Amino acid sequence: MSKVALVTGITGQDGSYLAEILLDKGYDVWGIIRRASNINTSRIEHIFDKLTLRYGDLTDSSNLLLILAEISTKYVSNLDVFEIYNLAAMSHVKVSFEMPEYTSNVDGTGTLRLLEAMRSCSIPNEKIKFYQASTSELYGKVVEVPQTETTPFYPRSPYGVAKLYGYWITKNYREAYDLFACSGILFNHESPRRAHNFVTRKITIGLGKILRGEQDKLVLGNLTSLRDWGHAKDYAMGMWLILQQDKPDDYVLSTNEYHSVKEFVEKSFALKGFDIKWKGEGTNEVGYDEKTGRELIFVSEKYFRPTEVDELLGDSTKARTELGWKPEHSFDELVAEMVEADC
Ligand code: NAP
Ligand code: G4F
Repeated sequence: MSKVALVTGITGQDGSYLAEILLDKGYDVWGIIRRASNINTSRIEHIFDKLTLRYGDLTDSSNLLLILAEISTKYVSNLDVFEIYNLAAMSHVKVSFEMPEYTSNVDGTGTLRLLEAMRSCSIPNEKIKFYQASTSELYGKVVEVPQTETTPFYPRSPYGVAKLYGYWITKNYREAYDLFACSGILFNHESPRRAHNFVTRKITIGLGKILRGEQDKLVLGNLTSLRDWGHAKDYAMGMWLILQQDKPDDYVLSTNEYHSVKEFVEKSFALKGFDIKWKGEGTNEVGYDEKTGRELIFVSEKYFRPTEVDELLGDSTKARTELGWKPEHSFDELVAEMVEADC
């Protein structure tokens, strides 16, 4: 009997770690990739031959229906379990302000399209499980600290609002059609595979370029934001655990500690011998190396968001208790791994 998984967003940071975990556990792993003018499979190059990949897009129902029909036919009499992990998204908060309609189409309605395709395929309900990549951005302008599964949502971006739809439609389909459909409400998670335009990776890549003399400064946006940053590998394991429970439910995954953007800068630069101190305020704030006086970090409004999420801090007690999940990487280890990879 086959264990089969379909991962949307398999070419992304989380998709690549999740695919590794699923292959290790003996799943037949299928993935949906987007057609691009250039190769976009670099994160899964090392496992490429072990995956079954199909072109598709969450904005196109027809390909989702076809892929699910193909999987249903192939495993018709030989299926133990079929797990669908919906990780595909326009995942950048700042970009979502520039592409709000597209973001809602992919991150919101896209989730509905996949749920509908799953509902209409011939695999019986009791063999299918669905994971939705929900996010701590749902908490946005937080109404309580720390945030748990019962904290009310207050999204602050088109991305957050689209993901709110994804969260609720997943819950609604669970209740309406008795589907094993779950959300992981994941706080920020990073790695050397993080896309270059998220703040952690931008910092470690910037540091590498400064060390190699390829750039003389790093320009960032809001330095005071606080994030609960974990390691993507730990969070991918949490996604799998969420689908291994007896009953479908929603879980927060978080480290339960938060750090500022400034702190991420200080820690990563310290690993390469800099002692970053700060002077000035607002857009005039500058980070400089106390040993040499060299000014290295600058602020530009260009990277501000129209509405910011100032602080996110999770409480993942439920996942730790019910799933036996906990993060294996500390904040310091995460920073060190990213600095090592980029420098
Ligand atoms: P990521 O690196 O940006 O990967 C996103 C993936 O979605 C990529 O494979 C991308 O394909 C694919 N994609 C984008 N638009 C698509 C579309 N229209 N149709 C099909 N695929 C599409 O994101 P990630 O960090 O791995 O995050 C995975 C999921 O978790 C996302 O849903 C994200 O919103 C959510 N999430 C992430 C975090 C975090 O801190 N990382 C926290 C909470 C929730 P291409 O490679 O072709 O671009
Ligand atoms: O790294 P970020 O872009 O991540 P953000 O906005 O927290 O979103 C990430 O985590 C969410 C989970 O909470 C996911 F749902 C989402 O898909 C994504 O993975 O920004 C983190 C903070 C923000 O406050 C931002 O304003 O860093 C601040 N920041 C400061 N300078 C910057 C920069 N962010 C970016 N991207 N680039 C900067 O130069």
